[in-house]
Amino acid sequence: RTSTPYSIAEAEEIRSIIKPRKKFDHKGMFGHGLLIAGSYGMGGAAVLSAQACLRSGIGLLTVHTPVCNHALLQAAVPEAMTEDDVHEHIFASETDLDAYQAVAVGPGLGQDDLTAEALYAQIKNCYMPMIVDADALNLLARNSSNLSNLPADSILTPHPKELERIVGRCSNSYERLTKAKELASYLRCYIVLKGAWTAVISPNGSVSFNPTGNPGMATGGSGDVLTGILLALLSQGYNSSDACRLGVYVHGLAGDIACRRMGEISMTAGDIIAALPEAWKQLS
Ligand code: NPW
Ligand code: AMP
Ligand code: MG
Repeated sequence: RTSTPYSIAEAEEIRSIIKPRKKFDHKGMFGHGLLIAGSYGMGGAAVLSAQACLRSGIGLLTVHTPVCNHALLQAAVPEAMTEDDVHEHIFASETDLDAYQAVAVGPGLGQDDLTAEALYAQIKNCYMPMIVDADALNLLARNSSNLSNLPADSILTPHPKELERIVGRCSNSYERLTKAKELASYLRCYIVLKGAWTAVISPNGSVSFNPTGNPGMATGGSGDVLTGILLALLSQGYNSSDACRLGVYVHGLAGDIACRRMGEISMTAGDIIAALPEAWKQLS
């Protein structure tokens, strides 16, 4: 082995992360996760995240979402419990995190000012690593002093544009990676910089590139699926490093299976979720 901080994830290394289930295991051992997601017009993001989470081994899932998405969530994801926000259309009220082993925030959240305030308060009162995606990243970019309140070992999952909203415009992918490494080190957080060859960046500066996935995944909702997978893994007690590398790998593997089934052009984020069982079976 060389001392380079860069590596490419390999199937055997990823397989070795997975914890096998034992005969007498029960759902209490696989954690209770909270997903804060959805707003009027983007309830689908919450549904996709929740479905992916439940296909990735979580024990119990609660989705905190505005009132307008209550019926949708209950119908589309009956395995998940819902907790209504006080607001009809947006995330506007911080919620109690005591009951949960892990929390993810962001898919389809929207960018209302009230949502920003609720998010900043939620982060300040969170003492476990948090998965931060999509509009939660955009709202943090708007007022970046709140980023330093993120608990250590939190996981940020930006696509390139979301990252640039936080760190400023980059002229090429090397500059983007360098700035993401600086941010990961400064925040003591993991950054999953998404795209082809998603980079899992550790606070210590090491970077693991993910080989799975394909351009068929360039479709609305793909990233929301990844957030659900990561929430399932943190809830089950995987540490942030293992959750990121395993989650990103299985997400891409499911994307590759969906691509074989449906084709690069037709595949949807829902098809990635439908392929998760096959992907998990291949790995475990
Ligand atoms: P361009 O066009 O190159 O300038 P946004 P979003 C760029 C929710 N969703 N490489 C690209 O920019 C999400 O959860 C809800 C390079 C692209 O146009 C969020 O809450 C859904 N550039 C909210 O919508 C399904 C890349 O970023 C721009 C890139 C907004 O999220 C859809 C888009 O980024 C969606 O998930 C790459 N690999 N990837 C639902 N069904 O409810 C992206 N870009 O403006 O942050 O919008 O990502 O759609
Ligand atoms: P988002 O933009 O948040 O919906 O996230 C898109 C997801 O799809 C990320 O996990 C990306 O890594 C993945 N993805 C998008 N385009 C590609 C591609 N060309 N190759 C591999 N994965 C991709
Ligand atoms: Mg996204």
